[in-house]
Amino acid sequence: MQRLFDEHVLRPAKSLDGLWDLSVQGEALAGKTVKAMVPGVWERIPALCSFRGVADYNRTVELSEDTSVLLRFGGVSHTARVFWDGAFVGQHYNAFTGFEVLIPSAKKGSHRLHVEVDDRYSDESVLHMPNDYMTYGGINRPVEMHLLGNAYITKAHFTSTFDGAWHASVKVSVAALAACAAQSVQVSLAGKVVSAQLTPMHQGETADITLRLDYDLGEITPWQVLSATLYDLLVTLTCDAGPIDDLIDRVGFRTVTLSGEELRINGESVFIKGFNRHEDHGQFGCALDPGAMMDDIQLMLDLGANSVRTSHYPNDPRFLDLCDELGILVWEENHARAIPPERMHHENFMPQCLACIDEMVAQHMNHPSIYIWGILNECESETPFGRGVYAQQFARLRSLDVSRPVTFASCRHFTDISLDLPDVVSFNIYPRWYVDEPVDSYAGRLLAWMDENGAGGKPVIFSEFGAGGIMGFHDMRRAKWSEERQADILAEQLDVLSNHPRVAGLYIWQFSDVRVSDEWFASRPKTQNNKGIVDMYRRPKLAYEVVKNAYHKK
Ligand code: ADA
Repeated sequence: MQRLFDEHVLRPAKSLDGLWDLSVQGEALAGKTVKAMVPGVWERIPALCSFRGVADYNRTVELSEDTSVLLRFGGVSHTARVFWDGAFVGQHYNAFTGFEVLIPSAKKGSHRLHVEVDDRYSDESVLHMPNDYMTYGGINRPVEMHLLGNAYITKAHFTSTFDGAWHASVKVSVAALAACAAQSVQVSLAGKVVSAQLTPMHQGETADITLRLDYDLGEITPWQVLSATLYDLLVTLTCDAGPIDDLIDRVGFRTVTLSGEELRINGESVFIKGFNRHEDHGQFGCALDPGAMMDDIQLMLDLGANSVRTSHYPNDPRFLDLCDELGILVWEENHARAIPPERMHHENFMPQCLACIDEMVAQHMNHPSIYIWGILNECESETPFGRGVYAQQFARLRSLDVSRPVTFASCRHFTDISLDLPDVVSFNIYPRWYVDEPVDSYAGRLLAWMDENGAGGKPVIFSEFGAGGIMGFHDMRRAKWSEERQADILAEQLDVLSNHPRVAGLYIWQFSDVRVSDEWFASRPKTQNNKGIVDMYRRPKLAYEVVKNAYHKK
């Protein structure tokens, strides 16, 4: 299942997770076909633990009747080409967003589903490149097959507003696979039901309709930080004779507003105590199962956190479901980490970023936990060209969703010319680690420079800070890379930043150690980014108690 609840009761949907046949192009498996778990990464298969290339995933799919089929892929890393009975039916780039492939008029019987998965680094792939995290290979998120009738609901976007009472707006999108004469859409939410007629649709047509629901104050319990209330949103599509499709989501009523340097949820100021988290685990690679995701959340809650930043890409919706349920605030960002200037000039750069933004917002818009969208971590925000890129991507985000603020994590300290563009200013800083300067002095200089350059007056988040600590390396002189030194540095950073009157939020770099691309070996002992508070297997380092004390005290 791609979510932690049933998305359909009426529409027949079947999981295609489980064992698939896997072969790879090249010598790694000596021409053999092996079994591979979906979802999963092929690095878990010993012969493929360091394979980078093209692999073929195959399985059969049974249909008990003639029908239209919608294949839903939660994520394939990083490029997928999909074939149905040998015919090419669709493709997708980017490991971290889902995609769908429609097979209209499939015939009853047995069919072969083949997904060619490519995780090679090349010019074609601007966003997946050798980096300070690992691009794994495989079908890394769940796969489902849905059976469709003459028309189906493609999405339902929920937004809530508050003006003394709560209001919900639900934008429903519908597509027709065959002509449907009389059609209506019904929305049921928090004890109220509304419906609207659609004009008759012809084959291939799509339609959008927005329905509104109003509530009295006492009828809604808002979604609060660490105290979530969720409601089932049920959309039903009726065509000709009766209901033919449905869509269920879980939503929360809450507002996100900014007031001067404050971030507010439901009108109340909130201080963000967060972690940067990669989807990575020593055992599972980027394909963590929900139990492992929940383990991470338990640890973050134990550490006193109330927020997570999905550095540096959209996350698995099941992780977002858990955050929704537990009231954890999420900074979600599009996929881009420190893309070098020459790659930002590549013709694929902007289309790949915009596709990721479009898919991220379309797929994750309803998660109440997401309180802010981020883009382009540590990219070229100090040049006129880079500023134009940020402006274009912020404009795209704002055209898709006006209910959340936007930000980006900058490392172009003292040179950035794009800080007027976001609603929230965010800096990644590493005083005492990369920069040998006391934390209060560095943070103070940076904020003063920001004010002098006209970017003050907005909330400020320190979106990254931390230090390297190699698990098990202890040292009496507290050398860099020792657990002792990591704990010392975090203690100073947390002491200064969490008590700074101008800071609205913090994200420690990082929750756990992560594997990095082999190309990063020279600056990354064990080819890992060792700045985790826990290691790749979630064993705590000395810094764990330091963070726990600081976050619980705040
Ligand atoms: C940057 C970057 C992170 C990570 C970090 C580090 O700030 O955003 O992805 O690479 O530095 O560990 O140096």
